[in-house]
Amino acid sequence: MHQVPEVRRGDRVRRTRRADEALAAMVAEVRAGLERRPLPELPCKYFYDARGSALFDEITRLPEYYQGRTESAILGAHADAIVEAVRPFELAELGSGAGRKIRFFLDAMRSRGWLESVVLLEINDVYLRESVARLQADFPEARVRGIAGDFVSDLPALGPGGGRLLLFLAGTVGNLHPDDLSPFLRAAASALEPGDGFLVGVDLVKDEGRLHAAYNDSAGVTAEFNRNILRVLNDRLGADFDPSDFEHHAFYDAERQWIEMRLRARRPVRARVPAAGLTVTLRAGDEIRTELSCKYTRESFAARLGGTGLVLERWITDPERLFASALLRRP
Ligand code: AVJ
Repeated sequence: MHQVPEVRRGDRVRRTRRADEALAAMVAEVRAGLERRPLPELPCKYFYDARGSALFDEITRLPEYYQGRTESAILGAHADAIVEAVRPFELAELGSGAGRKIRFFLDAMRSRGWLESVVLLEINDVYLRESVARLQADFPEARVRGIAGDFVSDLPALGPGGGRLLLFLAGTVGNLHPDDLSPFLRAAASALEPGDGFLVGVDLVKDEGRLHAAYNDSAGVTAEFNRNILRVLNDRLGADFDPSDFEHHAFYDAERQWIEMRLRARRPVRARVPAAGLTVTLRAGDEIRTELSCKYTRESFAARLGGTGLVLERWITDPERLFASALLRRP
């Protein structure tokens, strides 16, 4: 029997590069990072394979990790007002992850009859496919599409804005080095038209003990998440790291106002990364930086907006001032 071709689910998701190009880019980034001295580093986006994404999800349920639930409380209370202010017909999200918080906005847009399209830009293509399929099933009136890519380099893949509300939640903006924040915001502004909105979740400077606990949870999930980046190198680049050779080290740098996560060699390590033609040798105590998570105040965040083409329209915080939702507008 001849079958009528159907539009397959996968057609709603596209990648910004072929698999071989993505691998070549990863090899180049990992090599550059590991060759860095005095402190080698790995790009934190490589935490998020299936296991890493599941571990991050687990982190958001830890008692010490306030960010996810604090942001959810803010959005639950303010998504309607944000949608009223921006009046979007397209919702776009960077680093959408498991895709739960976006629903506050989808519901707010739907109830006003404004919801026309949704676009997710996410590095984990498994999460992306699932999110696109689930959102499409729950919001059949919208055109839902996904782009598997990196929110730093692939913003142009969103296509032109106009009636767009762009979301960048969970404090992920903190993973950018502060010097890279203004260029990133400028790039985001190019994916927006005048009147469009950009909602950014910002983790705030706070009591050091609270920050320390959030990145050193007692269940050890963050430690496992940190070590997972080595498993990703093993899986994707054929490396032979033994994650148990490394201990989790996370600390707050009060001067720079960022949390830094590192992996510290417990013993001398010699690991090969064949795809990058590299052998990594570390002495006991040597460290690899795996993540920056920058904390801001309203002032330090606003100071990065100059020259980006975006202005701060609202700054919404929870009562404890742990986290902020910054509504930026392209005037
Ligand atoms: C998802 C980037 C916001 O920086 O807090 C959680 C990732 N790292 N625990 C963060 C993370 C360690 C998280 N972001």
